[in-house]
Amino acid sequence: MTNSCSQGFFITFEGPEGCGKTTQTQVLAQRLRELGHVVTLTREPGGTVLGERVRQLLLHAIDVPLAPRAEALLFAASRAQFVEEAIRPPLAAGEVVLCDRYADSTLAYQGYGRDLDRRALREVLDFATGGLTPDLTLLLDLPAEEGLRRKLQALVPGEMPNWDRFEQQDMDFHRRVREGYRQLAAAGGRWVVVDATQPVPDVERYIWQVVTQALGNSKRIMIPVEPQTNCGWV
Ligand code: Z5A
Repeated sequence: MTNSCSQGFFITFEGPEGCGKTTQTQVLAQRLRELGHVVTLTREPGGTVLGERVRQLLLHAIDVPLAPRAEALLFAASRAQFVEEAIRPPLAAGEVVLCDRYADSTLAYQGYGRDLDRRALREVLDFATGGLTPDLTLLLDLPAEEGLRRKLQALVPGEMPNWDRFEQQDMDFHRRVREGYRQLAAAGGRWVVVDATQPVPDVERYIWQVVTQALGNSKRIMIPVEPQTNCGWV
């Protein structure tokens, strides 16, 4: 797959449930904006009117039976609209685009989690995205049990969890997803694995180091130099 429209820089965040993507994308967007970058922060499934409706169906309409292939194709349909409407325009305008989940989630959840044919899925993904791949993909890696524990911990005392279609899956499903991500990331290239078991500020520092280096290496976007104190992770 090739990127044909990028003047900007496309960064995706991936990982199992509760790995910290929402927390880290928000912090990173703010820090990049403080440096003067124009940043689009978006997410999948969602990010467009169509995507938000499909999200409802995929995650919350658990009374609607969905066969694994139907599920994969709904994610792909939503993504096709998402790429045209929410990703290509800001990239063409030279922005930094941060996306909480993208096509690799389909390989991890539908490919490894649901055990669908990953070669077929890659063809569907290529068609849906028109071949648009991220410049950088950060895998926030942590054990499946820990991600789900964090989500439970975030509930206010006495609150009953309102699990969505994926959160209701058994632990083996979530373990397959995590392992799938690790296998995808083993390809190297655009993938960087982040130890998401570390405290939030440490994860944040490491991501900042990786992102500023990637942006600095890119000929597309100039990033102003920041004081050394913000790059302390080892
Ligand atoms: N899905 C799919 O199957 N196929 C696809 O193609 C796509 C998606 C695109 C979307 O769920 C579901 O769709 C997802 C995969 C599937 N389901 N699952 N499972 P979503 O959008 O509702 O949720 P999510 O993407 O899975 O994210 P999340 O569960 O909301 O978690 P998160 O954004 O990665 O983490 P967070 O909200 O930042 O943090 C979770 C909690 O942990 C929170 O209380 C934080 O304060 C805490 N936290 C964060 N970082 C730390 C650290 N470092 N230490 C301790 N505590 C922390």
